[in-house]
Amino acid sequence: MSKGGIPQVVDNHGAADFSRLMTVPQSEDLIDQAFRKGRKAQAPKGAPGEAGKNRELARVGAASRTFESRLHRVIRSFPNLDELHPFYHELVDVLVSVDDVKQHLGAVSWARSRIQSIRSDIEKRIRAAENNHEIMLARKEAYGRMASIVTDISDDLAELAKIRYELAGIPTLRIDQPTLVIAGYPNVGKSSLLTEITRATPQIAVYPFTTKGVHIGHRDHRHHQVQILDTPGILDRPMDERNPIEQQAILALRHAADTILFLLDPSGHCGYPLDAQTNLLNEVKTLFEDTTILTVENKSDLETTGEHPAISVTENEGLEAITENALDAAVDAFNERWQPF
Ligand SMILES: Nc1nc2c(ncn2[C@@H]2O[C@H](COP(=O)(O)OP(=O)(O)O)[C@@H](O)[C@H]2O)c(=O)[nH]1
Ligand SMILES: [Mg+2]
Repeated sequence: MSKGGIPQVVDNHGAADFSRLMTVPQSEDLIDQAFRKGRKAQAPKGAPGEAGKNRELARVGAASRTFESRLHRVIRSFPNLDELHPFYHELVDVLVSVDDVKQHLGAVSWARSRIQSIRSDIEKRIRAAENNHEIMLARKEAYGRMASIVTDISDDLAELAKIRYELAGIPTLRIDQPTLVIAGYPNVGKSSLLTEITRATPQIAVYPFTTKGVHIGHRDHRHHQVQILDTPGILDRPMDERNPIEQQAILALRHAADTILFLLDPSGHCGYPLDAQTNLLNEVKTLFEDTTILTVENKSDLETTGEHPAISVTENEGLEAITENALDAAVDAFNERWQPF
């Protein structure tokens, strides 16, 4: 949390944690809240005869400042989309459209500045008022105009509330940490490998592009914490079987993956022949042309081709050497890519 209790969404060089987005308040609640503050506002002691003015000035000030600060908080609680790392930018765009978010936030920002200018208008009028009737009228007008502006943006606030829920589904992947992605057909041993090399139960993050969760494990290596990802539903079958959203998820992953460990199962025990697996490997190579890809054969206890390094996760054969290589490659690639700005 940052100052003032506003959740900081973009905390680290464009890395985002959308799970901490605040709930977006709705128009009616905002209006109730602001006018309640207005009613409770205490006027400062002033010259005799100024009591009426001071009381209404305090009310208008309290109500409008409540609107202003609550709306400001809504704006600040969303990531600055222009500063967002490309990984999150793509994910946000596929889920909710960056243009829509900008438009709704623009409306909130408009409302906030309108309320500010109403406040200064009305404050002038109250100060210049000649009698109590004028003072009351000015305050009532202020309330009416502020409420109608906040009512005008009720659709935007409602949309932002929905968007907030969509964004909460984006995994809290750290863009500022080296990332190793395990890919390969189902049942080749990806999850077993992840569990084995991270020696802890991986976190499971809800990922909006697949019904299965993304598994994230961690391992310290050369003073870095490396994230290791198993992404079921994402890099485990031919690309032409994917819908546009899954394709977009793959594009997003390109910005996050420092190294890919591609697992083959030459035994076919997984249920897919080796040439189908090799085709997927070639597709992944084409899509991730700038990413280091280590190809490894698993289930060496059953069969190997001799063409790639081989491991057996269940027999714990060759695991440490391969893991060290993969972590090295991920840290190297991360050091190349990561330029904090
Ligand atoms: N014989 C053998 N079986 C393995 C090995 N690694 C994983 N398996 C088995 O392969 C099956 C699928 O493994 P899993 O990790 O769920 O694969 P995933 O779908 O790629 O995540 C499980 O029954 C594992 O026990 C291995 O090295 N040798
Ligand atoms: Mg699995």
